[in-house]
Parts: sequence; structure tokens; C-alpha cells
Amino acid sequence: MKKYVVYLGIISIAAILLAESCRKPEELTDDQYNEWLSGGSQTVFNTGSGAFGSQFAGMSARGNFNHEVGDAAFGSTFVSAPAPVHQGLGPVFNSVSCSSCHVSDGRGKPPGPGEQMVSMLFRVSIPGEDEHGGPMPAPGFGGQLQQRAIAGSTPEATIGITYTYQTYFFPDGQSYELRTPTYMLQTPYCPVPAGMMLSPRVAPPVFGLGLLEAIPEWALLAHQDVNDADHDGISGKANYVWNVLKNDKSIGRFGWKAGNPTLLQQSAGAYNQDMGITNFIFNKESCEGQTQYQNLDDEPEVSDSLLYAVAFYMQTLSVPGRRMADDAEVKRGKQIFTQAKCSSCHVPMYKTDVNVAFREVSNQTIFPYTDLLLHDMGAGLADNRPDNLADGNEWKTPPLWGIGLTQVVNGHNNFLHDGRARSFIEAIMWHGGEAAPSAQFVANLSTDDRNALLKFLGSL
Ligand code: HEC
Ligand code: HEC
Ligand SMILES: [Ca+2]
Ligand SMILES: [Ca+2]
Ligand SMILES: [Ca+2]
Repeated sequence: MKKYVVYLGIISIAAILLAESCRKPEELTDDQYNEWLSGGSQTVFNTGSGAFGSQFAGMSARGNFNHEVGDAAFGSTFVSAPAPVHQGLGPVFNSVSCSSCHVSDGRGKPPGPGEQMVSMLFRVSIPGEDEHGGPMPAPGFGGQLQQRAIAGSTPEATIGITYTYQTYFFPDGQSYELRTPTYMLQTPYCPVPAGMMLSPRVAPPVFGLGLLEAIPEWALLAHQDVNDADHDGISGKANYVWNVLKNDKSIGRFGWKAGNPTLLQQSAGAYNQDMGITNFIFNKESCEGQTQYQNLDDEPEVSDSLLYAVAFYMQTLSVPGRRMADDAEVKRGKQIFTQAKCSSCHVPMYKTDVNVAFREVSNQTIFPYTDLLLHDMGAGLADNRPDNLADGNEWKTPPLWGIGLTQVVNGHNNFLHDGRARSFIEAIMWHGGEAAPSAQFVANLSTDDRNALLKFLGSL
């Protein structure tokens, strides 16, 4: 409680600063904003295991109610029909609830040795594009591999994951180990089409997304430099993807390749593909056109209002505030973050659009540390599977806000799209392609400076 009072004080100072400079906001430097407030007014100072699960402050009673309905739906376990509630699971699916993958509103991880995949999934496609420029569904498998099925149906396939391990040394003599995954498609229920491509993805954290959705498109495009016209080695490309309700393309913001335009569509797609739950946006079972399809699509299996409530829940989770932002070593780490050009992609600060209809996300200064753009990350991280404008080497820069609380909330430090990294330093040393010079810069740091950088990441 005490902390809130202190931060309220800081908020009002920040508000004065903002008000004084509102004529020329573009001239404000990072330091003039309050970096403690990663999510602007939607920042929460909770450093415990629930750090990713707080609802926005200052919502109306109706907003709080919708958030709570969405929260309950996010945690609901679906079962196969007939059942009194939450029926319609499958016929094929990845998991039984949103929260079984987005654990505590945080991230998933790859399975351990001998375990089944729980909070991770595989996208699939064959070469070519669908009618909207998206990935071409694989005959028999569609756009996603479902490794589980209800009684009477067959899982599409399972995936075996093995790792090879290699040790490397920094110039200062310290060592680090990287593990490289290999994926094996096992027991497919039908012949695998030639050239089928697999894209492994762990569930990313889901807090702060309403603020990312509120960043104006022009502000994202301002960082775009598709052909690296300024020759700094960093490109950055917006993905443009099919927006079902708009019946047109929109900028992609969500998913590891920015393959999804809105939180509503992402949530509807998750119900449909990840759980086999039809809805008004995706009203055919994921196995439509395949042998397991039963054509039982007359009624959506999740109601429109519950779908909207879950999407609203995704829009209204607060961002954890910074810890130790004024610590001398953390501040030095932040300078190194800039010197290493991490901030070229992990762009620290944005201002959200003015939005009178959704004032909780309106006009907020936020510190997400992402540009939401696609970058070539090199062959080491490539999935070699295109996704709209993203090619096989490209990934969206993930936000880094709250990343220092991953261990506390999720009990692991598995990072990157497939969870292969087991620490910050492993995640950094996997950076290739456009980001290779940044990784090289970090490799050549003194032990103290590298530790300062890692401490800074831990403070986000
Ligand atoms: C089987 C695990 C799994 C389940 C179940 C699941 N998700 Fe996800 N979720 C993922 C993965 C993996 C991604 C990244 C997808 C991609 O890269 O395209 C994701 C991405 C998202 C995102 C975008 C996050 C971001 O930062 O880009 C949202 C929002 C989301 N899921 C919401 C939901 C909702 C709502 C449900 C339940 C209806 C749900 N998810 C169920 C695994 C899952
Ligand atoms: C060229 C753009 C670019 C630069 C430069 C860059 N990154 Fe990244 N970063 C990315 C992308 C893209 C990913 C996701 C890659 C993946 O999942 O395979 C990523 C992932 C990460 C992750 C893991 C995030 C997560 O949610 O799993 C961390 C931590 C990280 N970067 C830190 C850094 C640091 C520190 C630096 C500077 C030394 C840096 N990055 C430089 C683009 C960049
Ligand atoms: Ca179903
Ligand atoms: Ca499928
Ligand atoms: Ca450039």
C-alpha cells in the first residue's frame, strides 16, 4: 500500500512533466518519463507469483465485471460433448484451457525429458499461400498440429523433441551452453504431405497486450526499415495479416511472427485451433475437410459474449512495474543495452493512441521494449516456415517488460519462441542475423558489464 502512495506521487510528477511539454512531446527523452511505470497508469507493483495476473486499475464496475468473467473463462477446463458446461472440446485439440498454456498469465515451456507437450504447440503448412497470403494449410493437418483428441478421434501426430548441447566460451573465460532442438513428427494419423513445414511455439505471456494493441500503427511503422535504407544493419518489417471481421488486411501485432491482428481474433483462433471450440469468428472445427470432421458446426461452442469477455480479459491485464530501476548497476546495464543496439529492436518507449472509448489504454507512456516488427534472426533460430510477410528466418521482437519476473511466476527461465534458451544469456547468445552484432558485443563485454546487462533485464 505504502508503495502505491509513493508511486502516485511519482505519477503526478510525471503528469506535470507531460502537461508542461505537451506541445512538443517528440522532444522528450526517456529520462523525463517515469520508467518505473512500465505500463503507464496500468502498472502494478506486485513481485509475487501473481505478478502477471492483475486487472487494470480504475475500470468501471462493468469493466471489472467483464474482466472477471473473462478471467474465469480463461481458466475454464473444456470437456467433450455432451456435458452440462464448457462442452465442445476437440475432436482434436492441444490443451483443455487457455490457462494451461498461458500459465498464471505467463509463458509456457517445452516438455522435459519423457514428458508430453503441454504449453507449446506446432504450426504446420505446406509451401504456397492461402487466398489471403497466409500459410497454406497442410492436407490432413490444417494450419496447426493437434497432438490430442477426444475419445473416438485420433490425435493428428505427436512430436518428439531432442536436444544437442554445445559449450562456448566468452573471451573472459566464462562459459555458456546452448541447446539446439530437433523435432520429430511421430505417429501421424495419415500420410504427411510432402514438404510439410513445422513451426514450434511456446505460449507467450499475455499481460499488457491491451496497451500494445493501442500503439498507433504509424508509431510502429516509424521504426520500419525493410531494406535497411539507413545502413545500420537493422531492418524491421511490419507483418500484414488477414483480419476476419474487417474482411481486409491489418498490421499484425500478436504471436511470435506477428501473425495475428487483434486480441479478439487471436482469442477466437485459440479457442478454435488450440481447444477445438468453435465460435462466431471461426465457426468450423479446426479439422474441417479432414477425415475426423463430423460437420457438427450448427452452434458456436463458446458464446459471443464469453468470447468478447476473454478478449477483454486479454486487453486489461496490467504490466508489472520495474524493480531496482535506480540501482547503479541496473542503470549501467541499461546503457549497455543501448550500446549493444538491443534497443534498435527492443524499442523501450511508446505512447499509446488517444482512445476516448477505452480510456484505460488511452494516451499512456509505456515501456514494452519491443517494436512489434519482424527481424531476420539468422539460421540458428529459423523455423523455415513463412507466415504472411514473415519469412522462415524472421521473428517479431517480443516485449521484454516483466521478463525479470518469469522465474517467480512460471518457475522457469525458458525464453525464445521454442523455449530453447534457459536463461537471459542463452537467449542473447542465440541472437543471429540482424542481431548477431549485438550478441557479439555482449560476448566481448567484461564480466562486470555483462552482469550489469543481465541485472538490467532482471529489473524489467
Ligand atoms: C496449447 C497451448 C495454448 C492454448 C490452450 C492457448 N494458447 Fe494462446 N498462445 C499459445 C501460443 C503458442 C501462442 C503464440 C502463437 C503464435 O506465435 O502465433 C499464443 C498466443 C496468444 C496470444 C498472443 C500473445 C502475444 O503476446 O502475442 C493471446 C492473446 C492468446 N494466445 C490468448 C489465448 C486465449 C484467450 C486462449 C484460450 C481461448 C489461449 N490463448 C489458449 C498457446 C496456447
Ligand atoms: C534485430 C533485432 C533484435 C536485436 C538487435 C536484439 N533483439 Fe532480442 N529478440 C529479437 C527477436 C526477434 C527475438 C525473438 C527470437 C525468437 O524467439 O526466436 C528476441 C528475443 C529476446 C529475448 C527473449 C524474449 C522472450 O520473450 O523469449 C531476450 C531476453 C532478448 N531478446 C534480449 C535482447 C538483448 C539483451 C539484446 C541486445 C544484446 C537484444 N535482445 C537484441 C530481436 C532483437
Ligand atoms: Ca468442438
Ligand atoms: Ca490440425
Ligand atoms: Ca536500418
